[in-house]
Amino acid sequence: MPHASINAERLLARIHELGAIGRDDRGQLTRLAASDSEKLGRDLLVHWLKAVGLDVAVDRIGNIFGIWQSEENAEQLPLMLGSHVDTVINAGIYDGCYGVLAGLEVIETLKEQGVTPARPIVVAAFTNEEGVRYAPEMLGSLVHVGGLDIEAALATVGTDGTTLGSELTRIGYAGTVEPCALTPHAYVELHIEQGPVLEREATTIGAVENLQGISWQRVTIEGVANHAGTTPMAMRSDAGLAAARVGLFLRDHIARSNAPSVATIGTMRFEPDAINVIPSRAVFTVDLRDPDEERLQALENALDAQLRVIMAEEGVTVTVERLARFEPVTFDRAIVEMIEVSASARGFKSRRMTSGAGHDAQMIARIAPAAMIFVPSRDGISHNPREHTDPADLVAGANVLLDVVSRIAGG
Ligand code: HGY
Ligand code: MN
Ligand code: MN
Ligand code: MN
Repeated sequence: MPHASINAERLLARIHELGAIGRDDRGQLTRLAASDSEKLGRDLLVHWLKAVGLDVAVDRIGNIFGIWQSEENAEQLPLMLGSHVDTVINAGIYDGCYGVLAGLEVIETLKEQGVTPARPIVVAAFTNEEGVRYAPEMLGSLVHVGGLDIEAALATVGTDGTTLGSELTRIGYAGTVEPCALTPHAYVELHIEQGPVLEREATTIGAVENLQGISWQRVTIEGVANHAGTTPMAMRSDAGLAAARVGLFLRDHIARSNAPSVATIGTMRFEPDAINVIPSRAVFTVDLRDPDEERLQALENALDAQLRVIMAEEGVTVTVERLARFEPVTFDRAIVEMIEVSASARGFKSRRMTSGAGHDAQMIARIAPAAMIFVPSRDGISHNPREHTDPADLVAGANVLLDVVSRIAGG
C-alpha cells in the first residue's frame, strides 16, 4: 500500500518564499523576534494558515496557533505541531520555519485527503525561540507552559533596549488569548539537526530522545581604562584581557574533562572600545551546554571559580547575570518509537539521538508527551546562511511527521 505523501512542491516553495522575507540590503536573512522583518514573516504565515482554512489564535506573548478542529473532535485535547519563524542574525532558511511549514503541510494534506482526525491538530509558531534579541530563548513556549510569568515576559528588555511587549504591540502581535490556553495531548516538532551526526552516518531521520541542558549567563568585567602605550603590563587592570582568559579557560577545561560539554562566547563588547585605551569594561555572554545535569552544574561551578581567580590575578571586578537555565529533557518514548516505525516503513535509515540545540519541544515536554524528528544538515552547518538540507530529506521528514500525526490524531 503506497504511503500517503505530503505535497513536496508546495512545502519546498513555502520554505523558500518565507526564507526570502527579512533580508537586509546585503541579502542577509535576519528576522529577530518582534522585529519589522519578523512581522512580515508572521503575516505570511498567518495568510497561509487562513488560506488552509485554520482558525488563527495569537496569545499575549505573540505565539501564533493555526487550529484545525471539527465539531466531532472539539472536546479532545489537540495534537500540537510547531516550531518558530524568528531567526538568528544572518540565518539560514530552515531553522524553525521548516517545522512550522511542515506542520501546516501535514494538516493541508490530511484535509485534502478528507480525513477528520480524532482530535484537533494545531500548528504553532512560538515567539522568540532564538533568544538573540530577548533572553531567555524559547521564551514564547516557556510562557506557554507556565515557566515564565506573562507580565515578566512582556517586560523583558532586549539587547536594543526595547521591551518585548511594546514591540509585539508595535508589530500587531500582542494577542488577546491568555497563555497556556492550549494544553496539547502531545507535541511533535520537526527540525533540521543543525549538527553533523545524521549526514556523517548517511542517515535520513533522527528520532530525538533527549535534549541537552542549557546555561546562559552575561558576564561584566570592570577594569581601569588607561593608556595603551604608557601603562606597564604589570600595572594594568585590563577588562579585555580578563575576558579573553575566560574563553581560553572554558575551552581548555572542557578539553581536559573529556566531556561532550560545549561553551560559546557569542557576544562581546568593550568600553570605551578604542584602539589605544586599555578596556575599562568587557560585557560578554557565556552559553554552556551538556546532556548531563550534574556535569553542566560542575561546568558552571568551574567557571564561577575561575572568574574569582581572574578577579584576583587581573585586579578587576566581575559580576554575573543569569539569562537562562534549562535542565536536560527526555522526550516521550512512545512517540520516538512511532518516528522509528514510520522511518522504517518508508525505508529511511533512522537513529536515536540527543539534540544539541534548544527547541520549543523542550518546553512543551513539561506539559505533554513530546518528541522531535531531525533531518540532516549539510556539513552540520546551522545559524549560518550556508544552512542546507537536501529537498529529498526535507520531504522525508515531513512524510514521517505525516505518519506520526496520523498515528496520534487518528481519523
Ligand atoms: O540556542 C539554541 O539552541 C536554539 O537555536 N535557540
Ligand atoms: Mn530552531
Ligand atoms: Mn536556532
Ligand atoms: Mn527550536
